[in-house]
Amino acid sequence: MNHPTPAAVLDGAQRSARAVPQLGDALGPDVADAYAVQADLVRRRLDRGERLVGLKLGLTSRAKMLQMGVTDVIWGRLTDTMRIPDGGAVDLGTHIHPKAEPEVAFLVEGGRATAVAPAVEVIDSRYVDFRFTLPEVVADNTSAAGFVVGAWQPVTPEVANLGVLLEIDGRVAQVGSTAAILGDPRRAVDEAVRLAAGHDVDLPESWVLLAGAATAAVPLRPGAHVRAVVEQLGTASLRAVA
Ligand code: OOG
Ligand code: MG
Repeated sequence: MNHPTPAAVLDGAQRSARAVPQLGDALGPDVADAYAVQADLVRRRLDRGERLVGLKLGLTSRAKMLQMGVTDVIWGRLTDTMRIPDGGAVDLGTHIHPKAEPEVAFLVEGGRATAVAPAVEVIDSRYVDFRFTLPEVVADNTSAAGFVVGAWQPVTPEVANLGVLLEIDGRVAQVGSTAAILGDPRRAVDEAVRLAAGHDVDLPESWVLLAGAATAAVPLRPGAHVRAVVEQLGTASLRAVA
């Protein structure tokens, strides 16, 4: 019998909300190979009728890079079914061990950012215990699972350094700054536009970029109300339902 491909294994894990062991030798150490698996994984979703709506960057903070022992950002693909309306629900039953992190999102049109918004990203590693190597997380579409975007507004220079809070049930759980995202989250736009072009990613005219987490991620518990507050930009929120 043929072994399922790494993309099939990860796709099955996401659809069944059951974690799988790390892929190890089935994947190999090469990050370029891992991006090919990611492309195959997302292709399966598109073949089922999902639409590509944007990209996300990960490991954009020095702290996360040091933690992973890497010097480059990672990126993943966002589809329409990952989008959660502002204030909407995340069904914990369709996830494995989701976490939430505060981010900023950019609307990218014609290769530049035309608007910015506060955002919450839901990440959900398909690997047991949220443990993975760099190629493994790349293959797993960088743990992408869901995202909420708040109200769009003009991009101003102040975006470089705004205070960020992650609140759970009205209590501050994480504190950070947009400056944690590549020193200035606007750099994420240039980076993502370059990556999309270099990898022939077929994005729509107008697409969303999640620039990267401004703080550590927090596990989603049943009933939790999660809100990202970005100074001057406002809020984006979601509820975790069991
Ligand atoms: C990988 C995804 C990281 C970010 O904003 O840094 C990410 C993970 O930590 O599971 O989305
Ligand atoms: Mg993220």
